[in-house]
Amino acid sequence: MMKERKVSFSGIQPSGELHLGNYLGALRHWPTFQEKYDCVYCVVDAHAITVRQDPAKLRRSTLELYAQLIACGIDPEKSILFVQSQVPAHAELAWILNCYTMFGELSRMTQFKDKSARNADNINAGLFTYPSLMAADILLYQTDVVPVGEDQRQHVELARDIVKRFNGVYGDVFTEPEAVIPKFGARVMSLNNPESKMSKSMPEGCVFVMEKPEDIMRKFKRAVTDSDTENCVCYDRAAKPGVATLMDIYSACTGRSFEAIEAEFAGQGYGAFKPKVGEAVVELLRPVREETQRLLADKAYLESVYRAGAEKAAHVAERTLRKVQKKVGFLAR
Ligand code: ATP
Ligand code: LTN
Repeated sequence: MMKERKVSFSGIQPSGELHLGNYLGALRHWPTFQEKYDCVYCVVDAHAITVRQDPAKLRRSTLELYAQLIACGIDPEKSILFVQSQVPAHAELAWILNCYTMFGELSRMTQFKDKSARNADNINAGLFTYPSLMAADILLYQTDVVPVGEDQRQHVELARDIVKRFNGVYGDVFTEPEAVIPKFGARVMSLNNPESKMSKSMPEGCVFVMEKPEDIMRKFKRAVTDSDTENCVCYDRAAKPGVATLMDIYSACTGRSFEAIEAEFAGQGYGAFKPKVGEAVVELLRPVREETQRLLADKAYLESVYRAGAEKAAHVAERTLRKVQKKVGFLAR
């Protein structure tokens, strides 16, 4: 069947709170895809349990993230917006794809190596086969493009390799997906450690979307700049990584170029610059936070939307799954 528009798929884990890195690197771009593509967005709770989760917290985070996606501008009427565990086809296809994914390939995944180092007491099989579930997410919808941050490029590449392998044996079953990485905001760095990416595991250097404005301002006022006495707001990632991090964020929030920012703060120093970046972030996140709170107060609405989303997703996903099951030799139901 010919598709009228290309399909875009992306997913995000409900593991902890959404932060500015997630927002600038991923979520902020997602609504714009709706104009050009048939979009599918998924809260990947099944991926989240590859590391230990508190069940009550996971349920709350899943609902909150679902609301945040709507608050960011994903329209559940225009796009398919659903929760991964509510569409069993994902787990079913993931099993089949596991049998077409090599041990060596999974062993080379950077995220697996990082996460097993960080969770040395729980290097479970799910953590290892995480990329085949992610490939299932993508391939079930015959996805053309996958908007993700730089850190997910390797997983999308693996999904492409699985497609080539599978299609090589069975003919044209899956569409080959392509990662789309944003030019700006792809790697937001930590405020108190500008050499590493902003991450919820380092909360002091991390700004959360639902955080109170005064807490956000405090984090920016404490942000690391550098120790030179020149006190100059100018972009030099190697020599002044802290200042570069703040300039990246300010530029992403305001759309201003580095030259324009340098001109704006010429002669003013870090003392004036840091709170300005804080204010820009507060104003950028304010509508998302307020709309999320409004949506979370209406549980009945959210429930009806995620149920409808799962139904729409299952309809598309099952078509691909049946085809795959037939190809590999399972009996028809
Ligand atoms: P952690 O905070 O523990 O590092 P995470 O925030 O990376 O985890 P994910 O669910 O892996 O959690 O990320 C969701 C999306 O946000 C991904 O597309 C990822 O590329 C993007 N992302 C995460 N951190 C950043 C960052 N610092 N800068 C830009 N994009 C980011
Ligand atoms: N692994 C991704 C989340 C994710 C995803 C996907 C992204 C799961 N399935 C499918 C794009 C497409 C992450 O950790 N950010």
